[in-house]
Amino acid sequence: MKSIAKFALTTVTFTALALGVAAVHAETVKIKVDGMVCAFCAGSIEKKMKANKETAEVFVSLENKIVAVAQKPGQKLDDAKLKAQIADAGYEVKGIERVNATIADIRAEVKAKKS
Ligand SMILES: [Cu+2]
Repeated sequence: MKSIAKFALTTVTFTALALGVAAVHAETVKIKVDGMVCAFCAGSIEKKMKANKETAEVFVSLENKIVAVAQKPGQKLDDAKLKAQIADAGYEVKGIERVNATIADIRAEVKAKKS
């Protein structure tokens, strides 16, 4: 009985660790975009990014020229595809990187910069 309880506890601990690691490794695609001048620009890019099936969440900062796209668990957005979509919409991609942050993190970061 004692070993079963120990095994159960170990399993619970490992599951919690695995979930914790998954939460820490939230990979978001952070794109620097030139040419967005108004809320309509931001809105149209947001809509385009959301249309991708791999997209979980989108955040656009007009002031900081940032488009952040969070991916669904286990899914990966293609950089070339994102670049093409933004270029097709009439904007210029200045840079694209993967950051270990959530959309909430990036939103907070942008908010902190403003104040
Ligand atoms: Cu605009």
